[in-house]
Amino acid sequence: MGRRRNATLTAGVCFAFASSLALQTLPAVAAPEEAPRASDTTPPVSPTPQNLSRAGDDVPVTGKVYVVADDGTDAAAEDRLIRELRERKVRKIEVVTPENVPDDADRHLTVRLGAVDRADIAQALGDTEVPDASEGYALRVDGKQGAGDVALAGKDAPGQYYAVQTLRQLLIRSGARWKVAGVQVSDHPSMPLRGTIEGFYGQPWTHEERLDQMDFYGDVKANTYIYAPKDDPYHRGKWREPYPEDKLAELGELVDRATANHVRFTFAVSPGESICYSDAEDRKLLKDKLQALYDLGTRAFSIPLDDIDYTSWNCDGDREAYGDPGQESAAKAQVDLLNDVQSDFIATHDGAQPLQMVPTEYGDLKDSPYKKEMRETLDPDVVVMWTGTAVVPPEITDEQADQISELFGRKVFVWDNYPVNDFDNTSGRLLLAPYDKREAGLSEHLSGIVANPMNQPYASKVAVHGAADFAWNDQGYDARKSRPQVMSYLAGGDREATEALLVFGDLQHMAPTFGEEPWQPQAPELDRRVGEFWKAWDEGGDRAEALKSLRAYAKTIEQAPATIRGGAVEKGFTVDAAPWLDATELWGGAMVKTVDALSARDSGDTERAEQLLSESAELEKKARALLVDPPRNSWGKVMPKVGDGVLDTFLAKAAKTARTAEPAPK
Ligand code: LTM
Repeated sequence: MGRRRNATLTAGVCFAFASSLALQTLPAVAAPEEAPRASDTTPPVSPTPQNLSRAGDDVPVTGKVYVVADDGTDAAAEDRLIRELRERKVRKIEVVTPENVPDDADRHLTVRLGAVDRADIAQALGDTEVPDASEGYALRVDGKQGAGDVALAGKDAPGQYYAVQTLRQLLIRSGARWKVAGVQVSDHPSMPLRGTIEGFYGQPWTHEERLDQMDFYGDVKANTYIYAPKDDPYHRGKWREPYPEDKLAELGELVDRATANHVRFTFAVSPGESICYSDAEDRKLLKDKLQALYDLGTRAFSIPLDDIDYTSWNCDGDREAYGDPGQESAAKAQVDLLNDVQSDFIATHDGAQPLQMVPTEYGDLKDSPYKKEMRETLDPDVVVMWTGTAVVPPEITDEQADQISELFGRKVFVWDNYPVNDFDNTSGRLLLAPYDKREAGLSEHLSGIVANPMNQPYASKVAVHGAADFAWNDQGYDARKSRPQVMSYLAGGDREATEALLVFGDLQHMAPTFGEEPWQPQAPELDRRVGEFWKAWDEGGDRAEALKSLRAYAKTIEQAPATIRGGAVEKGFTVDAAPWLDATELWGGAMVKTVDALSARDSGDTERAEQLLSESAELEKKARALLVDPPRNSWGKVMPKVGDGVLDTFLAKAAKTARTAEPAPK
């Protein structure tokens, strides 16, 4: 929570922002403008709040704003609020205590930030319902009190922070000024744990990329980041060794950044490849490793035991302690270690969260001697992860979640292997389909969901944003509604760039499983348009109209990369997606030429059609010669796949048609 304030420090105080605010040159707004009317539409808020309704008219953001805060105000929430106001050209921000709100407050927007039970906040909330849930918040925008009064009330510190994150999305541009949508919100997360697990194989994210992710998680109200990169040697192979000083310093910085965003940095160590479970020295080394991160401020820990051989021992001592190797004895050894860490480390460390673990049997629904031992003897406080009915499941349903809870004797925590692209079937792919096929109601059956992202952190935001939306409000989640919101977030609200991202994302929509069948199809929008085109072409429809419409879409494909690179979309995304953007421009160009070839043929100009087809083939050849280079993934250098199975299939069929079709009758 926040710091103690002295009322005499309040007048004109803008804390760290004082000097930069003074540089703002916008004219002061002494009195509110004529109050704007209620908008026809309230801006979309993501994640979808549990309850949001109109409370009255929209309220202008005045040139001077009072922020009413006290000792119970969360410092991170306050910092973020001030930053958002500054970005909306607020010339002067005064932070005052509830007891010292100046008399002229009715001429300036007043934002009250703090605990739900603070008297001025409780009053300003009026009849807005206060949720009785951790991380919950209530928000009310009231235009009746002079220039406008906004209450941001948290059940706890994260709740306050999330109230600010919602307010951020309620600020609407109104000509040269800004206004706040006149709404009331009562909101809380459906799942306690929401976020990501950096748990993929291949090149781990860089320190800078991780810092950026922490900020992103704060924005999407995700509260969990599990640090478990398979290719960090100190996470797995060298788990016994302490982190070198420089790496430890980076981890410390990351913990701080996570905390500033109300994200729980969760430190994971994977000793399973070489640990001697019964060995006192190995256990000490493991706890030393956790201790080093506890000392940096980490309060959440995980011991993943996935992707190890559990049918052989790493030492003779384990055979003596737990019997011959096998599923049941493996579970005995793991439980022995995990219960010890839970009771001897977690329970003895102030503020430490229950231990998390990944079982070796993490991706099925079959009972086994391993699971029986786990459910009967693993400390009930230990949180167990599960990936679904497979490593990459086609769906996750309420019934499955119920079944796995029975098998492990507790609600499980889903490690969702999407949008991870470290396995063979993802070779050459960026996974940009929306988060989907997770059943509404899962919040009743799970303790949370974390997405395992791609090696490309910025591009991963598309799916992670959706996963965070779902985990916050699974009943209110709609993949189709969430998608434009996600793209708009990445495009900084720019409409054209949002559209370009939607077109580009459609071409990277294919989401493979480990088997033959993908769990999300490739390019559904392009597929739909191409289907309509052939229907019109083959079944006597208006060919000219069909050609015109498809050409326009092909042109948007060709131009999407330039728009995405135009400056509105965050730079990291364009770097992550570079090979796919290059390829999209070429494939889009090839499609434009091919559609033109069909038009030429249709009008009887076979020579022109042939010329265009050869130009298209040239572009396609160039697209096929591109490589993802240097590869962040372990696929090696491969061709970036774009709309494969749809776009290339169209080109082939269209080329044949453009050489053989009868021209339209004159
Ligand atoms: O999924 C789990 C629990 N473990 C590994 C992940 O590290 C890996 O990223 C995914 C996808 O290949 N598969 C796993 O088995």
